[in-house]
Amino acid sequence: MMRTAYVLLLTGWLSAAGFPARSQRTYAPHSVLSTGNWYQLSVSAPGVYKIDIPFLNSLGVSTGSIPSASVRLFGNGGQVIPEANSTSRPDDLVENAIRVVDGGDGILNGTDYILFYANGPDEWLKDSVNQRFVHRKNIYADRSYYFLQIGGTGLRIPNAPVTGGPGVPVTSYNGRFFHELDTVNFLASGKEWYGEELSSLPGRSLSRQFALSLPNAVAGSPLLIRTQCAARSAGASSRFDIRVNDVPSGQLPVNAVGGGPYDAFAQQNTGFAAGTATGANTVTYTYVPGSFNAQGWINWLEAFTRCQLSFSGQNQLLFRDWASVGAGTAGFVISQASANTEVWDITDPLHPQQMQGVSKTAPKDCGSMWRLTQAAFYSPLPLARSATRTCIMPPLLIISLLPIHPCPGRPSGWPGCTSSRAASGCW
Ligand SMILES: [Ca+2]
Ligand SMILES: [Ca+2]
Repeated sequence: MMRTAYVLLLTGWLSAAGFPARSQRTYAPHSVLSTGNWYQLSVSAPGVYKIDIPFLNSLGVSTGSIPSASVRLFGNGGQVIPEANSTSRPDDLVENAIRVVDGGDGILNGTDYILFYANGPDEWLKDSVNQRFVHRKNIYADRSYYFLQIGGTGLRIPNAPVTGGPGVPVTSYNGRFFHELDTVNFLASGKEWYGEELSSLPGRSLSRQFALSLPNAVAGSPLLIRTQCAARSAGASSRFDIRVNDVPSGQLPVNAVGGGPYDAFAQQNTGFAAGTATGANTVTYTYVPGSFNAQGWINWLEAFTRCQLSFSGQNQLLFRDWASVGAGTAGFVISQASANTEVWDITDPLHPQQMQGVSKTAPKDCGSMWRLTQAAFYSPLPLARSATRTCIMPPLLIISLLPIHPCPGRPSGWPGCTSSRAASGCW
């Protein structure tokens, strides 16, 4: 009796202290993978991908007479899932809206094909405050995975609602590019890896130039570099001199490290460099050491400038535009259009919509669209056919500095033991 009273009192105290009441999560009763045959494929970059009959054959799909409506694609995009377990997320694979081009006979055969949009493993996050974008590299995977099923009735890409007249013409957009190479991990610890080393050590160079993939950049428009670098320079600070298109555009100082056994191995800093765009754009880093044997590393760089809404030299074009955000309708005028081009609104990348014309109402947010032609689709990588699964567990890699023992000193059946995992059927 006393114990019951104590629990009630504690519950009341937690409530009074302002802890939010949490509702019980609900989960799907079973995975969509629990029935039917599944075929796995993967992609490594954003774009519109094409699945044709030879591709289906390579996956092991029997392509005798597949009803077009029965083709279904599932996948959650493949980006890094939130670290906070309080952030909502799907507890199962989500069905994606796809396009099936079957010639109008309802059967997938001959030269028919399937199209779908994939974001790839990395992503750009919208920074509404600064009207910029922030890249997020997937540090766990370099491919996104999708699952194909034949059966039932699949989700298809709908036409977007017509939003009125052409509105304000928009002929350029926010071009963006990022580079991040994960090759160096200081002290074999933590999840942050760094890229190119700049130093005067043997085999190294103090300078490095990167080509910026900003197709059809508007010459003369501002070109902003946002970058993060690290350096290990004992006793004196060091810096990175940054040149955009070979013109001095900024400096990034990095504090010195101390000589004590508990001092940081390296310091890092994040900053900007501002230059001017030309037809082909580069950024050059030159490391200026503060001490003998100092080392600098580039973690990542982002580049932003205005780019022409032009199909010139490109098979697919992703565009988002802050300048057209606001009340009213923006009409995106894309040069070098053809009768076969389509524009998909991929604001929800799992459920694209096909735009009617090239106008879009942009009252509050930043629109995302992908323009494509039927001759310019990417090809996914076929992986394998799999039978039904009752749980979802992709291949995992465990990195350990110590030997891994199945169950050192623990009785059989102890939670986490290899024998228990094998018995669960999910490993
Ligand atoms: Ca057909
Ligand atoms: Ca990194």
